[in-house]
Amino acid sequence: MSIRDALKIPAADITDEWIYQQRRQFVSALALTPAILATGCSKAEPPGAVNLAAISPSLLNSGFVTDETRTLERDATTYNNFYEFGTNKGDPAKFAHRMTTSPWTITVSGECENPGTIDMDDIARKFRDQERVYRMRCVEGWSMVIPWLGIPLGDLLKTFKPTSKAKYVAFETLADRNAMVGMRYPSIKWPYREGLRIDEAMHPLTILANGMYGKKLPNQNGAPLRLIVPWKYGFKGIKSIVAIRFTEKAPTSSWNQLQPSEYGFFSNVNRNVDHPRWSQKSERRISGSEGKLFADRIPTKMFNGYADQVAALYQGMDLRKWF
Ligand SMILES: Nc1nc2c(c(=O)[nH]1)N[C@H]1C(S)=C(S)[C@@H](COP(=O)(O)O)O[C@H]1N2
Ligand SMILES: [Mo]
Repeated sequence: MSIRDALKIPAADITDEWIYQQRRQFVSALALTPAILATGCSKAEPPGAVNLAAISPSLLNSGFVTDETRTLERDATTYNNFYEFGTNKGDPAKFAHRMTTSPWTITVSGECENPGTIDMDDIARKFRDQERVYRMRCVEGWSMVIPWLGIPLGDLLKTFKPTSKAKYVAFETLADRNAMVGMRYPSIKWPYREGLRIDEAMHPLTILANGMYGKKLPNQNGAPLRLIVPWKYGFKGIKSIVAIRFTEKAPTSSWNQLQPSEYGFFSNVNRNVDHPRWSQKSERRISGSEGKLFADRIPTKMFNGYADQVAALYQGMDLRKWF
């Protein structure tokens, strides 16, 4: 089914109560975009969320699994980015064991009716995790195929009852200077921060992972709970989350703060918009043949191959401006 057809699905197909309520409050991005672009101001708020209720649930849900060759668990757990433990790819596997991940509490605040805290035991009691095999594409040009265990982020968010002012969701990583040896360096501004527009956060492909390869998430991969947004560059997948906040304005993110010309708020995988210092047209899978870390270069797909599921969220947006 094309995106155009998907957007024509009638209201009768709406299955989700929360999304149904939101749809009256959301101005469709299709209507909003031209006005915002017309201002021509780069400081402007990004175009608003689209109405997920207008897209068929089966289309939203497709893409949970791929049969592409999986990255070896050994590589996915030893070639990491987790700057709190150092900037070398091997540092997180060496040093992340110093982080204590149990007990672990996440604070939820901002534009919601039920702010509060939730701990990992609550999450384990309330939600059953499911395996999702996703491609992950790092902005640096490598990619992996990883079997995550996780829960849809939207399912957790709904329990806090976001209000109509909740247009974005902001996330923060633990900042424990004793355990996190990389925090001595101002490589980025700590704590690590990320954000999503509310429709991106509520999209069923977006998960909070608590495991991989059928096991508990290793510390270096972001234990006990980290974000996975498979159509965005890997850095959006913030690790070891301790705070979630619903906001009305677009939240800051650490990479955008560090270098706004290189890392935009959306950071959707887009082969047509190069990073200022390198092309984004191709990638190298991790776990090549014959024990090599990298496989040969392959073309990068629009939205990392998830265009059918997510392109509707950005319809009408100038993706060069909103990169
Ligand atoms: N807190 C935190 N989260 C983070 C990072 C980080 O440095 N700190 N690095 C990001 C980047 S750049 C990538 S590519 C992915 C890497 O995830 P992985 O190590 O599980 O493959 O985590 C993202 N999440
Ligand atoms: Mo990355």
